[in-house]
Formats: sequence, C-alpha cells, structure tokens
Amino acid sequence: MKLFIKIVVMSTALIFVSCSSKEQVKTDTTKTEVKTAVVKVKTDAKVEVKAMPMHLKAKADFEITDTDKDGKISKDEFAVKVKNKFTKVDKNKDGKLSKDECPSFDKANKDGNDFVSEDELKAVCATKFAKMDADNDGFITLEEKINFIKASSKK
Ligand SMILES: [Ca+2]
Ligand SMILES: [Ca+2]
Ligand SMILES: [Ca+2]
Repeated sequence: MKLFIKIVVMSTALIFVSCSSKEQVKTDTTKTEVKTAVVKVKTDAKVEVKAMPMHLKAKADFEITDTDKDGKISKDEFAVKVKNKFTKVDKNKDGKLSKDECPSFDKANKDGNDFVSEDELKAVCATKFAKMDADNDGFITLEEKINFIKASSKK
C-alpha cells in the first residue's frame, strides 16, 4: 500500500513537472522581451540577435513579418520579407547575390551560374513557405514557424 502511494505521488509529480515545462516553452517570453527583440532584429544587432533564444528570435521575426498583426503570415507578407531580405543582402545593388551574401546559395542557385537572382531567392523561399505551412492553409502561424525551426535544426 505504501509503495502504491509512493508511485502515485511520484507520477503526479512527474506529470506536474512535464506540464509546467511545456507551459514554459509557450509563455516564457514577456511582451517587453519580444519588443526588445523586435528592435534588435530590426536594427540588425547581429551579435545580440545571435545570442537570443530561438523562440524569442522566432517571435520577434514573426512579429515583424506579420504586418497586419492578425497572428498569421500570409504569402504576401512573406513575399515582402523575402524582397526586403534580398535588398538588404544585395549590398552593391546589382540584383545578384554572391555566394558569401547568401547562406542558402547552392540550394537557391538553380541555374548554376555564379549568382542568385531575386527570382531564384523567391523560388527557394516559396518552397520554404510551403514546408513551414504544416496544415496547408496558406498561412504560417507562430507555432508552425517554431516547429519548422526545431525540425530543421535537428537535421
Ligand atoms: Ca498577417
Ligand atoms: Ca543563378
Ligand atoms: Ca498554416
């Protein structure tokens, strides 16, 4: 009987621990934290952004991309992000991304020449969008984004 009680207590404690850690993943960023993160990402504070926890960076990034603030990223919002990224990365403004300007160069450079064009970047990003949109409703939720990052960082 005593052992039985012990097991019940232990498993209850275990359930409690697993629930609270789950809760933590969802809520351990405050609005202020996200706000600060948004500013850092926007101002391109690279070192600070790199040091950010993944979910915080994902939230900040999501917030910036979700321009109409409906909690979802539409294809149009995503396209704006891709365009901005291209403009930002293409430092000499020749409409071409070189290998060191583009981290996903080999994947994006479909025609095998020595640069990634805006269309090539768009194509690779459209594939990424489709992969992220797990339920295929044409929108990316924060959850879908975080799941995607988790899944791709495991590889
Ligand atoms: Ca939106
Ligand atoms: Ca190319
Ligand atoms: Ca979706």
